[in-house]
Amino acid sequence: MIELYTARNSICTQKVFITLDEKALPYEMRVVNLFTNEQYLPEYLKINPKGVVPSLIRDGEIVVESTLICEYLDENFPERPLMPKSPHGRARSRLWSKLVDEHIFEATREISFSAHFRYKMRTMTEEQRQIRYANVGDPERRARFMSTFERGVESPYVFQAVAHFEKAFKQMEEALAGGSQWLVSEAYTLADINMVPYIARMEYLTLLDVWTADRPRVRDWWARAKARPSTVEAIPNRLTSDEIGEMREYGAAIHDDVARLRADYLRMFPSRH
Ligand SMILES: N[C@@H](CCC(=O)N[C@@H](CS)C(=O)NCC(=O)O)C(=O)O
Repeated sequence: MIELYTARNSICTQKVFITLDEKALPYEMRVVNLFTNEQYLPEYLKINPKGVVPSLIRDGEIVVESTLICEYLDENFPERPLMPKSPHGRARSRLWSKLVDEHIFEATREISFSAHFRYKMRTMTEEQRQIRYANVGDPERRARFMSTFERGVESPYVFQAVAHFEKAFKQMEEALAGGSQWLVSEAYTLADINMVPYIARMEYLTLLDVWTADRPRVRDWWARAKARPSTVEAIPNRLTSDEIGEMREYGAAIHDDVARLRADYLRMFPSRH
Protein backbone atom coordinates (compact mmCIF):
# COMPACT_ATOMS: atom_id res chain seq x y z
CA MET A 1 0.00 0.00 0.00
CA ILE A 2 1.15 3.54 -0.80
CA GLU A 3 0.44 6.23 1.80
CA LEU A 4 0.98 9.84 0.74
CA TYR A 5 1.25 12.65 3.28
CA THR A 6 0.18 15.95 1.80
CA ALA A 7 -1.38 19.29 2.66
CA ARG A 8 -4.11 21.32 0.96
CA ASN A 9 -2.85 23.04 -2.19
CA SER A 10 0.68 21.70 -1.62
CA ILE A 11 2.59 22.50 -4.74
CA CYS A 12 5.31 19.90 -4.17
CA THR A 13 2.76 17.16 -3.72
CA GLN A 14 1.05 18.04 -7.02
CA LYS A 15 3.86 16.48 -9.04
CA VAL A 16 3.54 13.31 -6.96
CA PHE A 17 -0.22 13.25 -7.64
CA ILE A 18 0.51 13.64 -11.36
CA THR A 19 3.08 10.84 -11.27
CA LEU A 20 0.70 8.50 -9.41
CA ASP A 21 -2.04 9.29 -11.88
CA GLU A 22 0.12 8.91 -15.00
CA LYS A 23 1.15 5.50 -13.69
CA ALA A 24 -2.38 4.61 -12.54
CA LEU A 25 -1.20 3.75 -9.01
CA PRO A 26 -3.68 3.58 -6.12
CA TYR A 27 -2.75 5.27 -2.82
CA GLU A 28 -4.16 6.55 0.43
CA MET A 29 -3.85 10.17 1.36
CA ARG A 30 -2.97 11.53 4.82
CA VAL A 31 -3.59 15.25 5.21
CA VAL A 32 -1.19 17.34 7.32
CA ASN A 33 -2.49 20.80 8.32
CA LEU A 34 0.39 23.23 7.76
CA PHE A 35 -1.51 26.18 9.22
CA THR A 36 -1.79 24.50 12.60
CA ASN A 37 1.83 23.32 12.39
CA GLU A 38 0.95 19.60 12.30
CA GLN A 39 4.12 19.16 10.21
CA TYR A 40 6.17 19.83 13.37
CA LEU A 41 4.47 17.20 15.51
CA PRO A 42 7.09 14.73 16.78
CA GLU A 43 5.37 11.77 15.12
CA TYR A 44 5.41 13.52 11.72
CA LEU A 45 9.04 14.65 12.16
CA LYS A 46 9.96 10.99 12.53
CA ILE A 47 8.67 10.47 8.98
CA ASN A 48 9.95 13.74 7.54
CA PRO A 49 12.69 15.37 9.66
CA LYS A 50 12.39 18.66 7.74
CA GLY A 51 8.73 18.94 8.73
CA VAL A 52 7.44 19.32 5.20
CA VAL A 53 5.12 17.48 2.82
CA PRO A 54 5.03 15.33 0.77
CA SER A 55 6.20 12.10 2.37
CA LEU A 56 5.46 8.66 1.05
CA ILE A 57 5.39 5.34 2.84
CA ARG A 58 5.24 2.10 0.87
CA ASP A 59 5.47 -1.27 2.59
CA GLY A 60 7.34 0.30 5.50
CA GLU A 61 9.74 2.27 3.25
CA ILE A 62 9.70 6.00 3.92
CA VAL A 63 10.59 8.30 1.04
CA VAL A 64 10.77 12.09 1.33
CA GLU A 65 11.47 14.88 -1.18
CA SER A 66 8.98 15.12 -4.01
CA THR A 67 11.58 14.65 -6.77
CA LEU A 68 12.89 11.49 -5.12
CA ILE A 69 9.36 10.23 -4.50
CA CYS A 70 8.49 10.59 -8.21
CA GLU A 71 11.68 8.75 -9.25
CA TYR A 72 11.10 6.08 -6.59
CA LEU A 73 7.61 5.46 -7.99
CA ASP A 74 8.88 5.36 -11.56
CA GLU A 75 11.62 2.87 -10.67
CA ASN A 76 9.38 0.60 -8.59
CA PHE A 77 6.56 0.57 -11.11
CA PRO A 78 8.21 0.37 -14.53
CA GLU A 79 4.89 0.22 -16.45
CA ARG A 80 4.21 3.56 -18.19
CA PRO A 81 7.78 4.86 -17.69
CA LEU A 82 8.22 8.54 -16.99
CA MET A 83 11.99 8.76 -17.42
CA PRO A 84 13.86 8.59 -20.74
CA LYS A 85 15.57 5.25 -21.42
CA SER A 86 19.10 6.46 -22.16
CA PRO A 87 21.47 7.66 -19.42
CA HIS A 88 21.88 10.92 -21.34
CA GLY A 89 18.12 11.40 -21.53
CA ARG A 90 17.85 10.71 -17.80
CA ALA A 91 20.59 13.21 -17.04
CA ARG A 92 18.80 15.82 -19.17
CA SER A 93 15.52 15.07 -17.43
CA ARG A 94 17.15 15.48 -14.02
CA LEU A 95 18.43 18.91 -15.00
CA TRP A 96 14.78 20.04 -14.86
CA SER A 97 14.05 18.49 -11.48
CA LYS A 98 17.34 19.97 -10.24
CA LEU A 99 16.24 23.39 -11.47
CA VAL A 100 12.98 23.02 -9.57
CA ASP A 101 14.66 21.77 -6.39
CA GLU A 102 17.39 24.41 -6.46
CA HIS A 103 15.39 27.44 -7.53
CA ILE A 104 11.86 27.14 -8.85
CA PHE A 105 10.27 25.66 -5.74
CA GLU A 106 11.73 28.42 -3.57
CA ALA A 107 10.85 31.02 -6.21
CA THR A 108 7.25 29.86 -6.25
CA ARG A 109 7.09 29.81 -2.50
CA GLU A 110 8.43 33.37 -2.26
CA ILE A 111 6.02 34.69 -4.88
CA SER A 112 2.99 32.82 -3.46
CA PHE A 113 3.98 33.82 0.02
CA SER A 114 4.38 37.50 -0.83
CA ALA A 115 1.03 37.50 -2.62
CA HIS A 116 -1.07 35.32 -0.47
CA PHE A 117 0.21 33.19 2.43
CA ARG A 118 1.70 36.30 4.00
CA TYR A 119 -1.84 37.51 4.64
CA LYS A 120 -2.92 34.08 5.86
CA MET A 121 -0.02 34.05 8.30
CA ARG A 122 -1.33 37.28 9.79
CA THR A 123 -4.32 35.29 11.03
CA MET A 124 -1.99 32.98 12.99
CA THR A 125 -1.26 33.69 16.62
CA GLU A 126 2.19 35.15 17.35
CA GLU A 127 3.06 31.87 19.03
CA GLN A 128 2.15 29.85 15.90
CA ARG A 129 4.22 32.24 13.76
CA GLN A 130 7.22 31.85 16.05
CA ILE A 131 6.97 28.06 15.76
CA ARG A 132 7.05 28.48 11.98
CA TYR A 133 10.02 30.84 12.12
CA ALA A 134 11.88 28.41 14.37
CA ASN A 135 11.35 25.99 11.50
CA VAL A 136 13.11 22.90 12.74
CA GLY A 137 16.40 24.76 12.97
CA ASP A 138 16.93 25.99 9.39
CA PRO A 139 18.31 29.55 9.46
CA GLU A 140 17.97 29.99 5.66
CA ARG A 141 14.25 29.20 5.70
CA ARG A 142 13.75 31.38 8.75
CA ALA A 143 15.40 34.34 6.99
CA ARG A 144 13.21 33.85 3.92
CA PHE A 145 10.00 33.54 5.89
CA MET A 146 10.72 36.62 7.97
CA SER A 147 11.81 38.77 5.05
CA THR A 148 8.86 37.93 2.81
CA PHE A 149 6.37 38.08 5.68
CA GLU A 150 7.57 41.55 6.62
CA ARG A 151 8.41 43.07 3.20
CA GLY A 152 6.17 41.23 0.72
CA VAL A 153 7.20 41.81 -2.92
CA GLU A 154 9.91 44.21 -1.78
CA SER A 155 11.79 41.33 -0.15
CA PRO A 156 15.06 40.63 -2.03
CA TYR A 157 13.98 36.98 -2.10
CA VAL A 158 11.02 37.90 -4.31
CA PHE A 159 13.34 39.70 -6.75
CA GLN A 160 15.52 36.57 -6.89
CA ALA A 161 12.39 34.49 -7.42
CA VAL A 162 11.27 36.58 -10.39
CA ALA A 163 14.79 36.28 -11.86
CA HIS A 164 14.81 32.50 -11.45
CA PHE A 165 11.49 32.21 -13.27
CA GLU A 166 12.82 34.43 -16.06
CA LYS A 167 15.83 32.13 -16.51
CA ALA A 168 13.70 28.99 -16.33
CA PHE A 169 11.21 30.19 -18.95
CA LYS A 170 14.07 31.22 -21.24
CA GLN A 171 15.54 27.72 -20.85
CA MET A 172 12.15 26.12 -21.59
CA GLU A 173 11.64 28.18 -24.75
CA GLU A 174 15.10 27.09 -25.93
CA ALA A 175 14.50 23.42 -25.04
CA LEU A 176 11.32 23.41 -27.11
CA ALA A 177 12.95 25.16 -30.09
CA GLY A 178 13.83 21.81 -31.71
CA GLY A 179 10.12 21.23 -32.28
CA SER A 180 9.58 18.47 -29.75
CA GLN A 181 6.32 18.36 -27.81
CA TRP A 182 7.89 17.91 -24.39
CA LEU A 183 11.01 19.15 -22.63
CA VAL A 184 13.42 16.25 -23.13
CA SER A 185 11.79 14.03 -25.72
CA GLU A 186 8.63 13.28 -27.66
CA ALA A 187 7.37 11.50 -24.54
CA TYR A 188 5.95 13.17 -21.44
CA THR A 189 8.52 12.66 -18.66
CA LEU A 190 9.27 13.69 -15.10
CA ALA A 191 11.06 16.71 -16.60
CA ASP A 192 7.68 18.09 -17.70
CA ILE A 193 5.87 16.86 -14.59
CA ASN A 194 8.35 18.69 -12.40
CA MET A 195 7.57 22.02 -14.03
CA VAL A 196 3.76 21.68 -14.27
CA PRO A 197 2.68 22.60 -10.71
CA TYR A 198 4.88 25.68 -10.61
CA ILE A 199 3.62 27.01 -13.89
CA ALA A 200 0.05 26.23 -12.87
CA ARG A 201 0.61 28.25 -9.71
CA MET A 202 1.88 31.24 -11.71
CA GLU A 203 -1.22 30.97 -13.87
CA TYR A 204 -3.56 30.85 -10.85
CA LEU A 205 -1.80 33.92 -9.49
CA THR A 206 -2.46 35.58 -12.93
CA LEU A 207 1.30 36.13 -13.28
CA LEU A 208 2.18 33.70 -16.07
CA ASP A 209 1.99 36.30 -18.84
CA VAL A 210 4.77 38.31 -17.16
CA TRP A 211 7.28 35.76 -18.46
CA THR A 212 5.45 33.98 -21.29
CA ALA A 213 3.79 36.76 -23.29
CA ASP A 214 6.71 36.60 -25.74
CA ARG A 215 7.40 32.84 -25.41
CA PRO A 216 4.98 31.02 -27.72
CA ARG A 217 6.59 27.57 -27.34
CA VAL A 218 6.23 27.66 -23.58
CA ARG A 219 2.60 28.74 -23.99
CA ASP A 220 1.91 25.81 -26.35
CA TRP A 221 3.72 23.40 -24.02
CA TRP A 222 1.58 24.65 -21.14
CA ALA A 223 -1.64 24.27 -23.17
CA ARG A 224 -0.71 20.62 -23.82
CA ALA A 225 0.41 19.94 -20.24
CA LYS A 226 -2.60 21.49 -18.55
CA ALA A 227 -5.01 19.54 -20.77
CA ARG A 228 -3.64 16.17 -19.60
CA PRO A 229 -6.12 14.33 -17.38
CA SER A 230 -3.35 13.80 -14.78
CA THR A 231 -2.86 17.57 -14.46
CA VAL A 232 -6.60 18.24 -14.25
CA GLU A 233 -6.97 15.57 -11.58
CA ALA A 234 -3.91 16.69 -9.56
CA ILE A 235 -4.48 20.43 -9.60
CA PRO A 236 -7.83 22.05 -10.50
CA ASN A 237 -9.94 19.11 -9.35
CA ARG A 238 -8.34 19.27 -5.91
CA LEU A 239 -8.85 23.00 -5.42
CA THR A 240 -12.02 24.68 -4.20
CA SER A 241 -13.40 27.68 -6.05
CA ASP A 242 -12.54 29.76 -2.96
CA GLU A 243 -8.89 28.66 -3.13
CA ILE A 244 -8.76 29.47 -6.85
CA GLY A 245 -10.49 32.82 -6.27
CA GLU A 246 -8.06 33.73 -3.47
CA MET A 247 -5.00 32.94 -5.59
CA ARG A 248 -6.38 35.08 -8.44
CA GLU A 249 -7.26 37.98 -6.21
CA TYR A 250 -3.99 38.10 -4.26
CA GLY A 251 -1.87 37.36 -7.34
CA ALA A 252 -3.50 40.11 -9.39
CA ALA A 253 -2.65 42.56 -6.62
CA ILE A 254 1.10 41.98 -7.12
CA HIS A 255 1.04 41.53 -10.92
CA ASP A 256 2.46 44.95 -11.75
CA ASP A 257 5.13 44.66 -9.07
CA VAL A 258 6.23 41.30 -10.46
CA ALA A 259 6.35 42.76 -14.00
CA ARG A 260 8.42 45.67 -12.64
CA LEU A 261 10.84 43.26 -10.93
CA ARG A 262 11.25 41.31 -14.15
CA ALA A 263 11.98 44.54 -16.06
CA ASP A 264 14.52 45.51 -13.36
CA TYR A 265 16.18 42.12 -13.74
CA LEU A 266 16.40 42.42 -17.53
CA ARG A 267 17.85 45.91 -17.20
CA MET A 268 20.40 44.65 -14.70
CA PHE A 269 21.41 41.70 -16.93
CA PRO A 270 20.74 42.84 -20.53
CA SER A 271 22.51 39.77 -21.94
CA ARG A 272 19.66 37.62 -20.59
CA HIS A 273 17.18 38.90 -23.23
N1 LIG B 1 12.09 20.00 -1.39
C1 LIG B 1 10.90 19.56 -0.73
C2 LIG B 1 10.09 20.78 -0.30
C3 LIG B 1 8.93 20.39 0.60
C4 LIG B 1 8.17 21.60 1.13
O1 LIG B 1 8.77 22.64 1.50
N2 LIG B 1 6.85 21.45 1.20
C5 LIG B 1 5.98 22.50 1.65
C6 LIG B 1 4.60 22.36 1.02
S1 LIG B 1 4.67 22.44 -0.77
C7 LIG B 1 5.79 22.39 3.15
O2 LIG B 1 5.54 21.31 3.64
N3 LIG B 1 5.89 23.51 3.88
C8 LIG B 1 5.66 23.51 5.28
C9 LIG B 1 6.60 24.40 6.03
O3 LIG B 1 7.53 24.94 5.40
O4 LIG B 1 6.42 24.55 7.24
C10 LIG B 1 10.09 18.65 -1.65
O5 LIG B 1 10.11 18.89 -2.86
O6 LIG B 1 9.48 17.69 -1.18
